[in-house]
Amino acid sequence: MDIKLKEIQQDYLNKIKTAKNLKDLDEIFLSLFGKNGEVTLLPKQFSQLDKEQLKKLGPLFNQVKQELEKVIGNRRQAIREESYKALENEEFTLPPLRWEAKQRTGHTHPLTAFEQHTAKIFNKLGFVQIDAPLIDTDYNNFEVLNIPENHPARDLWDTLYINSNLKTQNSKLLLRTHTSNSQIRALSQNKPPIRLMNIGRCFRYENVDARHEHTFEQFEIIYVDKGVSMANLQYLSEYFLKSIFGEDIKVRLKPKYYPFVEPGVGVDGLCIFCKGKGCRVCGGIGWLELAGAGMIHPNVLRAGDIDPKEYSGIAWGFGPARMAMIKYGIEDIRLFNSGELAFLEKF
Ligand code: FA5
Repeated sequence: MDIKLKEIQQDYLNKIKTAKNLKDLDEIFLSLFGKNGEVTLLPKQFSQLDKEQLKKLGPLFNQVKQELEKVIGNRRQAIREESYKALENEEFTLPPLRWEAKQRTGHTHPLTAFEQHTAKIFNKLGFVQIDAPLIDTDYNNFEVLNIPENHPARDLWDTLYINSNLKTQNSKLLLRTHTSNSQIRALSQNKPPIRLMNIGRCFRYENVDARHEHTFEQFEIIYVDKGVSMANLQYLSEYFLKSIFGEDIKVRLKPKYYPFVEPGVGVDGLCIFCKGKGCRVCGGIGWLELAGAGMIHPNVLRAGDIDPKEYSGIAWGFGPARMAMIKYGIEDIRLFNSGELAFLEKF
């Protein structure tokens, strides 16, 4: 197996070296580290090895994995620098506008329009919009959501912390990683029945690709009342997704772990680009993850001064850009914030 590992290493070091652009690198990254990537799948064969072989192969595997990640990162940086250099020689001066030049009329950004439409759907169901800060405390973003410091689940969110001595609630400041930072505000400042939503920007130290941005929007829905159950979650998920995509949308709920819900689910929509076969856009999975959701954990309800014996609740965090990708057939999430007029004018 170490021969196979070395072959992968050599093969991909060559591919990385000759990658011409960031798209090529994304594809290389996925074929190594994606769900069915060569490096991802390799440890599944480790069970066939005896202890001695494993002792030798384990460190080699880690070393090759780290090397490939590092070389991809370096090549990514080099490609960026090459493209900046190429720009230095470009002539950017536009010819002066002539009086007959086409007058541009602005319009709402497609994502804003999509979010306004989504908000209207939930408005009709009695949900009211609330605000939550984009710069927040570690406490509101993680701790109160059942994710104490050093909890392994923190690895699910690559967080951007703010380098500052300023502390609120004796807690570090960060750029919120999800709109779930609105949960504690929604619960502690309102009495059930609660039907609230929060839409806004989130930030993560992401490996940016066709479906991951470092700055992206989320849409949080919070519903607390007596007798709320997973049946409400299933019904509302389908109701909402059918109102956006039409009756034919294929939706699946799969078990997913989030420490602030129990049980937790991922809400996926069938990838329209490959019809479930697996492609670059969905990362070979065949489905695009649209939301995380679940029954609000009793600890979180209690932190909001709501008695979990009397009330239960559900919450979702949708990714509007992922949904708009499916609705409008957009292959790359980065187009939304690219500022490319040729793209924006299609809407
Ligand atoms: C969360 O952020 C949880 N707060 C969701 C949640 C809310 C769970 C309430 C339970 C209860 P997750 O990291 O999976 O979960 O993100 C939720 C959705 O946001 C994803 O399904 C996806 O649609 C979108 N999303 C996440 N990361 C990115 C990204 N880097 N770029 C674009 N969209 C993203």
